Amino acid sequence: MKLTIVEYPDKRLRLKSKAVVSFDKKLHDLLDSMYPIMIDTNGIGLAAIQVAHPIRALILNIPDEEGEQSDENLLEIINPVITDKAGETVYQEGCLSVPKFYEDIKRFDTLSLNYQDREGNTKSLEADGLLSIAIQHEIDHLEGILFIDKLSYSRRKKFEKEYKRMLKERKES
Ligand code: Y12
Ligand code: CO
Repeated sequence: MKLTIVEYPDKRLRLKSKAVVSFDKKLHDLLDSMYPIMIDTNGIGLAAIQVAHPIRALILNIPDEEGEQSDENLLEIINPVITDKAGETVYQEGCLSVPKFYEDIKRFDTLSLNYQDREGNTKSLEADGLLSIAIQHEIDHLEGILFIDKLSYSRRKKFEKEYKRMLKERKES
């Protein structure tokens, strides 16, 4: 399946993703195709809506202590529901749909999650650190929310100006 990453300000990123009801070959093909595009673009998280499929599916591959990503650490998360959250943390986030921009974003520090795997089996996990942050970032995508929406008014205005300039430069080069 040929996929491309949808980039801000594309309005498709604002859609609310629909629950996955069929855990079939079509879903598996989509997940299989999302993985290489995420790895090739140095991503650690990707929601299906970022490749123009507004369904409640996301993948994560958090680097290990050596900073390496491996297939073994791939997490496929379908129909996630956060059941508990606590604490506060700030991390400089980036997003494959908002290239070249990183911003400090405040999130919950830890969370508990219920979700389904690609076969529809019910799973749960407890997350902290980068995994917790990445889960919250990706679940926001399912609601049509981007990390830049969490910026202060003045920071967002600065971002919009810089991003417009970046898009113009990219078009001209
Ligand atoms: C912490 C914070 C945010 C997340 C969400 C997942 N975000 C990413 O995976 C971001 C990836 C990213 C990769 C980039 O590199 C390339 O595109 C080659 C990048 O750089 C440029 O756009 C030039 C920006 C973001 C998880 C955990
Ligand atoms: Co993102």
